[in-house]
Amino acid sequence: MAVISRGFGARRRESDPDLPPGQFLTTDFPVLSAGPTPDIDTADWSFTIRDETGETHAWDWDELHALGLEDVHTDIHCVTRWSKLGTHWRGVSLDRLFENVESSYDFTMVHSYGGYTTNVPLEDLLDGKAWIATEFEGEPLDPEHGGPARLLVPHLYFWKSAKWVRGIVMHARDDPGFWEQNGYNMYGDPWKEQRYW
Ligand SMILES: Nc1nc2c(c(=O)[nH]1)N[C@H]1C(S)=C(S)[C@@H](COP(=O)(O)O)O[C@H]1N2
Ligand SMILES: [Mo]
Repeated sequence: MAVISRGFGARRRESDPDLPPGQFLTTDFPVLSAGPTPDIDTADWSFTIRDETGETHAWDWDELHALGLEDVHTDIHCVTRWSKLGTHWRGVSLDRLFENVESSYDFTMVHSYGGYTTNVPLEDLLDGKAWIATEFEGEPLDPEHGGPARLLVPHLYFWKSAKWVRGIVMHARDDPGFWEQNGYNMYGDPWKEQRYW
């Protein structure tokens, strides 16, 4: 009887409508980094957006916060098949950062301290879909999870949520970032299981 009710519970969890196909729920928070965790002092931190004219928009830590933090309640989905439902973040909407950026380019390359890159179409960063997150579950973001600040693009697989984010460069074409050059999908929609090439 115990086996049957456990199985039933597992099936119910797997059919959770919030869980994309092929994903499993986890309650811990795995760390997935392609390299060492950089040590970034918020006094030295800056975030830049560079457009096709070479113009650079830049914010330091205080200027970022002056744009206003939002509460973000969202699910996250890693391509290695774990998902966490109902996570709570605070961060600055990319809508605020792009307010005064004029660009005719439709694609972006997101750059991190340490060299990681990932490509995201501009429209996936706008309209309340992406944030520069500085807090997770009420605490400053842990360095292992991208602190002091990471990109949060929760509607795409989590490799698009670049940890230790330092800037965005506008691109005319959808050029591949780090994982995208190494076999990951160019877009990464968890609901369509766009995992690898
Ligand atoms: N700078 C940087 N960002 C990164 C990565 C990385 O290696 N370096 N890994 C990506 C991958 S593959 C995943 S699944 C998530 C993992 O985030 P976490 O370690 O907070 O779980 O970060 C993404 N962002
Ligand atoms: Mo990942």
